[in-house]
Amino acid sequence: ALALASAVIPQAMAAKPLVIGFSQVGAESEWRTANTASIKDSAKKEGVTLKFADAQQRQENQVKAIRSFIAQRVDLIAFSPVVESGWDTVLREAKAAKIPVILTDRSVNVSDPSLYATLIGSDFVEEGRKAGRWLLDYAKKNGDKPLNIVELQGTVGSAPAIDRKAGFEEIIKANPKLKVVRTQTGDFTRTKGKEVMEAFLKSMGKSINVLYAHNDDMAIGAIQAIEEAGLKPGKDIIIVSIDGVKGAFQAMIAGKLNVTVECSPLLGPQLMEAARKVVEGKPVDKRIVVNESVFPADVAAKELPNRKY
Ligand code: GZL
Repeated sequence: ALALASAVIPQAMAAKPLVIGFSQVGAESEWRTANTASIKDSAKKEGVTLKFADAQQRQENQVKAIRSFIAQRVDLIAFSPVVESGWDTVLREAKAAKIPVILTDRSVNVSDPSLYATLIGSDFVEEGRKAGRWLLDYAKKNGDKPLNIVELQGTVGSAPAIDRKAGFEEIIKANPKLKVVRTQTGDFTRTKGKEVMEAFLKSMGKSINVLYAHNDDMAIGAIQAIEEAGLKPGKDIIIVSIDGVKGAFQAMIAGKLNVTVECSPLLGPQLMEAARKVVEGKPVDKRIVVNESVFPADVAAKELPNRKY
């Protein structure tokens, strides 16, 4: 009987695998695909049971997924909020159910900050500033001529779109010759980025000097539009972009993109570590920032082999 008892106890004591419900924005970009892969790979490596829901970039699908995770009594809910507003009600439901919440990638505007344990992601304002600083430097080195800038914004109402716009404008206002003459959302996708760039080119043609794209996918779509209009991307129109996905490095090596500001999607390991701490009641920082670099075209060929996404 003793032998049996001792054999049973360790089994009974083995930690039950953590169950995390994750609501992902969608699959709109190379960045998002890499972000999903990082989260799924880390869950597998950590023995975490991951319930994963893709919202196709619609907030109502994320709210539905979060409610379903609450009903399933998961240990922790994590999500990347497609837009900043509209989360108070469903996050209060999670709190009432005593299920902790972690934000990854994008932030939310909520009245009560206790509605989530931590936000793991990049500083998008700083990413916009980095794009602005590169362009200020480019302008200085190229005859300090007036530059007409068109801007492809990310998803309307999303933290990266709001913050990357703010950071860029904060920096370029130092040079009044740099002017954003058109700005419109391309929803972070190649297709929309191409469509909106076609419209910019139709209305402005050769008077466009610079494109500032809030992500590489929209920049890559715009590159196609620029070439179809008979212009040379990266030369006739200077292109500044953000994310640092492989497609951007390939475009830089082809001379069609001038710089990309890194925004790392590889948040999986930090999410799993923070989730375990939160569930065990250990303290976590309210804000976990990811460190990132800037990659101009002249380092693209050397850097590409090191890229993980
Ligand atoms: C940024 C992330 C953005 C990427 C886009 O952290 O939210 O969403 O920049 C992605 O590529 O679609």
